[in-house]
Order: sequence, then structure tokens, then C-alpha cells
Amino acid sequence: MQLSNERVKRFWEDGFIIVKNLLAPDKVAALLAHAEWVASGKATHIPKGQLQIEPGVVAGKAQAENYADSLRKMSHLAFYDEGFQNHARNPKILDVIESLLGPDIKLYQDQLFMKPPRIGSRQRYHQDMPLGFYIDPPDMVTCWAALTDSTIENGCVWMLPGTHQFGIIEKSKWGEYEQMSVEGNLAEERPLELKAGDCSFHHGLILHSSRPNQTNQRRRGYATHYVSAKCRYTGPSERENDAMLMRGQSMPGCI
Ligand SMILES: O=C(O)CCC(=O)C(=O)O
Repeated sequence: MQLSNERVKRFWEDGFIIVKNLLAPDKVAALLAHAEWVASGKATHIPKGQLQIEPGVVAGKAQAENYADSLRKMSHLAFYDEGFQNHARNPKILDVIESLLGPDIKLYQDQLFMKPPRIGSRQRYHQDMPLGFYIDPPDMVTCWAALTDSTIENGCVWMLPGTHQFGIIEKSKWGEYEQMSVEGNLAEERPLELKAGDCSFHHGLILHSSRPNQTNQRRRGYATHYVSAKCRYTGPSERENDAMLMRGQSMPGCI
């Protein structure tokens, strides 16, 4: 489903859009079950280095009911696992990405955000691109797929509309926005409440955050980070570039 010109224009103005019901219920249920199996620690084909534990658990200040509920996120799954890779290659997602980035698309990274019940912590305001995405120009769009309903109470993602237009923003400024948000003084921020199967799409330079999970239910979101295959890779070593072609073609001298 290609986006209408009006929705594409909206994306470039705001830096994000929501596409409701993009994923079929059976696909969401299967991916969620697969995510829970991977999170249980039984999936030996995924390197352990790709996961992060909730900071409260690491600091001994929070206790998780079980191993899965101690996890904050898992990364780079589609590069090792067919189930996640099939999702990343979902033509409905790639059609939206193509409307925004053009026909030649690579997957640079992915992150399964776990947001466990009660102890799932706040994600501070940040831009994705300066946190390890080595590309030029900044043609990067993330699809955040809701595997469960995502609400204000269980810690949905919040966006600061239009901030992708400012380029890379100094990290001290991220902290200022964060402070204003925590104090409830950031009137421009917008919650992205989603139903399971909805997807939001955001630009790699937009400032965004997410809140703690205050409920007894897990909030799961799987983010796949796409870049244009026409970007140059600007990372420290070409060996670390394992971006995967999703659609169209690779370009000589590019990522
Ligand atoms: O899902 C979250 O809690 C954070 C999402 C996020 O930061 C991202 O998709 O880049």
C-alpha cells in the first residue's frame, strides 16, 4: 500500500505518520508468540550480546517476575532469525518505506522493545541516527510495529513533531526536552497510541521518547530501521556494515 501524496507530505512535515491495521492479526499473533519465545532465552541462534536488561534490574532496584520480564530490548534479530526477517520484508511495510525513501531499501538495524510490566523504564528523548547509524545523507525511516496495544499507561512512544528538520541536535538539547517532558511542560509532544497491528513510521532524526509501563501487561513493539540503499556508509569499518537489501538494488560505493 503506497502512501498518498498527502500522507507523504505530512510525514516530511511532522517526521512521523501512523498507518492503522497495517499488519494482519494472524501475522501479529505469530510474531508476538515468536518474540516471547526468543525473550524466554531458549533461542540459541541469537547471540546474547544483542540484548539489554532493564536498568532498574541491573542496579538491583527492580525485580522481574522471570527472565523475559527483565529484558529492556533485543537488537539485530532479523539478521539471525527468519521470523523477524520475514516481518522486515513484509511488502506492506516496504511499500510505505518505498513511498518515503524510494525503491532501493536496506535494513540497517532492528530493535524489539520489550517494556515489561511495572518495571519497563522510560526511554529518554533522543534521535536514532546519531546513536550508531552511520549513513549520509540521513535517509532513514523506522517502522515501529505494535505487537500489543500501546497506550499512554503502558509506555507508548511520544514524538516531538518537526524536530527531524533541525538535523543532528546537540545531546544537551535532548536533555532539555527530556527535562521539560518529565516536568509536564512540553506541550508539543504527541503520544502515539496504537492498537496491535498498527505501525508508526518515524524519521531517523526526529526526537522521540517513551514512558514507563505502569500496567501489569507487557507492551511489545518491534522497530525495523530502514535506510535508502543510495546512502553512503560512513562508519568506522566497512566490515561492520551488514545492512541487508530488502527491495530494489544495491549501489556501488553505497551502504
Ligand atoms: O519502544 C520504545 O520504548 C522506544 C522506541 C524507540 O526509541 C525507537 O523506536 O527508536
